[in-house]
Amino acid sequence: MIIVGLGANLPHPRFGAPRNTLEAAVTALERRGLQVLARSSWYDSPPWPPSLGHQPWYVNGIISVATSAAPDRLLRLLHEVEWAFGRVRAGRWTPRCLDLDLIAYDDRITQGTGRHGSAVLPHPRVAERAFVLAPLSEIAPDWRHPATGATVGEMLRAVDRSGVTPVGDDRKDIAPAGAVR
Ligand code: PH2
Ligand code: MG
Ligand code: MG
Repeated sequence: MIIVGLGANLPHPRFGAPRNTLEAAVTALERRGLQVLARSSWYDSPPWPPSLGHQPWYVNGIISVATSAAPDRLLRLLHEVEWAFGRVRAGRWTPRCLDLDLIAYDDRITQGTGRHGSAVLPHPRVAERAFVLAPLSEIAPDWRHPATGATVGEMLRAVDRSGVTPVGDDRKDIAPAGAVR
């Protein structure tokens, strides 16, 4: 399973709110030849780690795709779409109007070559990020981390997922912090 994470926490000059930008990004990826096999709901999520708390909240989601592109080529394609959407790489973990991350590529485990643009797989922080795991649990609850063998559900139970709720789901105001669906 090839998994791509999408995120945004700034409005886009053309597409507007993050959710619209993410929808447009899925379409752009399809136009570039990716076959989207499954997609999650969009989730509101507080900036993670909490030290980024001054940033706007993110909208995040997950898609699984089919492609003949090898990991590094797929990663380049994701970066091309980010650039086509006007993403400015202002630094690590800065607010952005579009972020496309290669989360996993089948069971491949790679450290990357150290060159910019080479894929590290699976994404090194996947097990810590509720904003990846919660949407992933929707489309692939049985996916296992290829290095640790942990399932999405197991990883999700080990993290704080408070605030990570489907967009438009106002239950987040009344759900106990850390509530697990
Ligand atoms: N992306 C980051 C840093 N922090 N927090 C949330 N909630 N969602 C993100 O997509 C995100 C983040 C760096 O890419
Ligand atoms: Mg990211
Ligand atoms: Mg990224």
